[in-house]
Amino acid sequence: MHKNIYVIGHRNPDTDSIASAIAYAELKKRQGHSTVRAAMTGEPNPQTRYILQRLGLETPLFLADVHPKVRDILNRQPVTARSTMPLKEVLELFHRHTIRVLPVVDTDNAPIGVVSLLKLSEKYLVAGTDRKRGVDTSRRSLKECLEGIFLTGEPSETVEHLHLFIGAMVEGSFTSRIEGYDPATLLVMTGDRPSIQQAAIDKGARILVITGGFAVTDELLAAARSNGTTVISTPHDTATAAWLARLSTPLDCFVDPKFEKIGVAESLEHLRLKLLHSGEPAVIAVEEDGSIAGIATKSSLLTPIPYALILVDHNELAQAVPGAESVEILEVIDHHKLGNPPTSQPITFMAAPVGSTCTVVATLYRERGIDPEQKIAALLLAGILSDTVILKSPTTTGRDREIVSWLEQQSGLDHVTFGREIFSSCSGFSAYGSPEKALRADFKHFSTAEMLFGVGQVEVVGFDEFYEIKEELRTALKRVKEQDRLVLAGLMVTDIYTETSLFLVEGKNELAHVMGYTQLEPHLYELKGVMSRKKQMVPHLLKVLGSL
Ligand SMILES: [Mn+2]
Repeated sequence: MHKNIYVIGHRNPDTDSIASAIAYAELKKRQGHSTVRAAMTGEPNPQTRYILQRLGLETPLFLADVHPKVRDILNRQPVTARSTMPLKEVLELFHRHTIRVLPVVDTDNAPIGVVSLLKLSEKYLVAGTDRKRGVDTSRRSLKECLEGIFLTGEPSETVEHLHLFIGAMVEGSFTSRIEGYDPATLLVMTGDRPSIQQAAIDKGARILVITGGFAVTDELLAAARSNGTTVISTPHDTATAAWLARLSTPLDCFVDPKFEKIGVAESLEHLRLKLLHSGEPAVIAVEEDGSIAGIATKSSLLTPIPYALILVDHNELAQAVPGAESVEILEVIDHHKLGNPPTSQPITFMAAPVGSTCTVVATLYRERGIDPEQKIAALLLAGILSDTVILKSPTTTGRDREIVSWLEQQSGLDHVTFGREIFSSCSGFSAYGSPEKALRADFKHFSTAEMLFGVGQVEVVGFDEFYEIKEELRTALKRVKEQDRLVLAGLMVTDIYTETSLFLVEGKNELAHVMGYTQLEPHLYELKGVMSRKKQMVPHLLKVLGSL
């Protein structure tokens, strides 16, 4: 069996996570691993969606969780029986399929009970006194097991409790033997002994079985008809016929209607608990529609899970797809600190202190002498540019730069232009619908002892768009300042490429005297090297507002 292998990034996936999953799955496929597939455990963010769409790449398979399910370990072709099936056939099923528990299903294939070989044997082998003679069967089942024909009487499905007598003695002894039994419960078997045949019919026996294929006179048959005795002829000898009669009992008489069942979509853990605590040897798995899907025993729990994982862009289980702890992890490709659990087998583990997982994956392509397809090269480039903010982040390493220039050749893209396109796809103002929405999207309140102020932040690539709508943004700021009763409302417009922010502000006009940054025009400042609202902008504002 070939396992499905999912290459999957962390929860709340970012571009690096999804890009490295797709690119690494692709590399594995090119190396002949046909069952490897990229997956994700969360929706792609707008930036990732833009990149996939632009490159014409499919979104990876969405996996909400990978907890092993009942269906993962099930043999989907269970052996089943119908309740009308005679024991003879049931025993053949047990034998032929070497099973110990047999589910019994109705005409819709829905389980109605189980039969266990152990309980069945106990019923037969540990027989009480009544059971020695007692045979529960229907006329149809009896006739079929005997491979016989009806000489008189009709087949019927009704199960009757009969007493079996073999007519292998002189007529007098036979008559006294059956004395005291209700004739309507008598099942008599005899061969070519007309006197016994006669005695059974005279007595009004329920069923007379003529063994060895011997004939019965027309007179006796006429008498049987008028006495209500069913006469069946079988080719088997008496000993065999007696044995077959016992095995003609319909399964119905042995079905245990009490059984444990579980849905195929339920967790394997749930199945394990049922098997451990129910005391039942097997649990029946059912499909959504209630029909039988399979049968699970304790040994089913040893069935290997038909899938495994390759983790990219993370190694800690807390960040992994839910259920990852129950699934085999084959490889880890990452650039984060280690927090991975111990493994039971040696695994491929590649982690490097570089700017992105895509750098590691691209390195693997290069080392193996495999040129990525143009769009995969572009995707890897996108992953690196996203994680390193176009190589501006302090996490960027020489190896990232080197791989970026290799990927530029492979993809035919310029990393600066492509990076700007990626960042402007989901940054800037246009994505928000209106200047006020852009301002409100990430607007936070801050307070000092005496005053409340607010600062929003929008990330852009280049300030052109900002200047086009600057006056509308100012109007929006005035409105927000009033609505929120702020002494000051500002908007940080951060160019992630030049690492510069523009600060557009309403309120506290005297700020101009203390701001300490270049004032480009009334209400607008340029803050070179300021990118962080939390670490740079707000502490500065608190300081200067306090000095006023
Ligand atoms: Mn990453």
